[in-house]
Amino acid sequence: MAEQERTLVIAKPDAMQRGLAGEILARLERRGLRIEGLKLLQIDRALAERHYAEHQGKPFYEGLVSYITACPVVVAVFAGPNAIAAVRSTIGATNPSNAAPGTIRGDFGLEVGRNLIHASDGPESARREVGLFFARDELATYDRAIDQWIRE
Ligand code: D4T
Repeated sequence: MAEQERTLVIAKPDAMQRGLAGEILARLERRGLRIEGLKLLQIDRALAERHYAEHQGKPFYEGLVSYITACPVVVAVFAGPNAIAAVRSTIGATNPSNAAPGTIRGDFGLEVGRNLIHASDGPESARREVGLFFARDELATYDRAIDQWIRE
């Protein structure tokens, strides 16, 4: 079996306002990924600044912080073989105008500043972001009977 990975997913405020959080979680679950953490929270400025530290100083930074803090969001940890790449390919390109049809951003979005969903972009950011949003005891690792039909 391939190596298991964990990745952090956020259904951003536009997804929440448009009632798309369930659709987003469902698409990732249907891909075969397993939910290992899940919560609803409103990201405050301090957490947004830590989450988006790499973008500080960029022209879109202030807009990004006010967007992500605008209302409660659903935050999830998904796990599975190559979960980071699997989620990134399911959500599509950062700018929805370049995202392929069939991806979440390609099906539901039009602009980069309203791109519906965040997902970790590599193993190091996944570790950092999962730790930012979840305590160890808020995450569960478990087997599912169906996994033998998803993983060889
Ligand atoms: P996130 O981090 O939200 O999953 O998006 P990506 O990983 O796909 O993209 P990113 O880190 O490069 O950008 C973070 C976030 O900033 C917004 N953004 C980005 C924006 O509003 N204007 C821009 O020009 C860029 C590059 C969108 C995602």
